[in-house]
Formats: sequence, C-alpha cells, structure tokens
Amino acid sequence: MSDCIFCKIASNEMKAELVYQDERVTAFRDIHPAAPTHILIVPNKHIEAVSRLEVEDEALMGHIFTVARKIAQDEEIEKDGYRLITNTGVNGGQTVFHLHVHLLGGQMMKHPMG
Ligand code: DGP
Repeated sequence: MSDCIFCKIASNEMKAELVYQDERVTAFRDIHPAAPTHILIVPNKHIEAVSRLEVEDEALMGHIFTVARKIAQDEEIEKDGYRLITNTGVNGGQTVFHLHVHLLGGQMMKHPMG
C-alpha cells in the first residue's frame, strides 16, 4: 500500500529504529513508547488488521510471535515478562491500519482489564 507508513518502514522507504528484519517481518521501536521497551512487529506484506487475516497467514502470525520472543531475549526482558498486544479496528484502539503486535516491557504493566 503506497500510503501506509508501516509498509514504508518495512520497505526501508521511511526511517525507523529497526531492531529486527527478515523477509517476512520488520520490528522497530514505537515512536511514542508506552513502556521502557516498546517495539512494534509488523508483517512486511500489507494486512490491514487481524480482521483481514486469511488461513494462509497462519504461519506468518506464528513467526511474528517467535520473533517477539527473540526480541524479548535480546532486550533482556524475557525473565521479568512482557506484554504482546494487537489492537484491531476502531473500538480496539487501532490507529495505524497495518497489522502490528506491540511488545511492551521493562516495567510492571497495568492489567488491561483493570
Ligand atoms: P495502534 O494504536 O495499535 O494502531 O498503534 C500504533 C502505534 O504506532 C502507536 O503506538 C504509535 C506508533 N507509530 C505511529 N506512527 C509511527 C511512525 O511513523 N513510526 C513509529 N516508529 N511508530 C509509529
């Protein structure tokens, strides 16, 4: 998608602080960090949201989670724990419509259910 900022970051057309990249996914630091470690992991191909996933994307989604684990190890937050969040659609709080998983850690996270 030509006007998608996360497509531009994944294709290295737009700058971001990359922490991991391979042929399927790109991970970079969130521009507005909500925790000491706040990294976004995105598929390189444009998928708008979880609501647009197809069966053929299952392996890709699994890969995003194993990459999240690898990054958590590299960031040295694996032992203390971390949170993975995917906001989906307007009511889910999604603001960038290219599927992404937030990796948050480095502090005790407030429980999202209150
Ligand atoms: P969400 O609300 O789940 O759609 O999260 C979108 C996140 O993307 C939000 O935490 C801020 C981040 N973000 C938005 N634009 C940019 C950008 O241009 N660069 C980076 N690194 N992060 C961005």
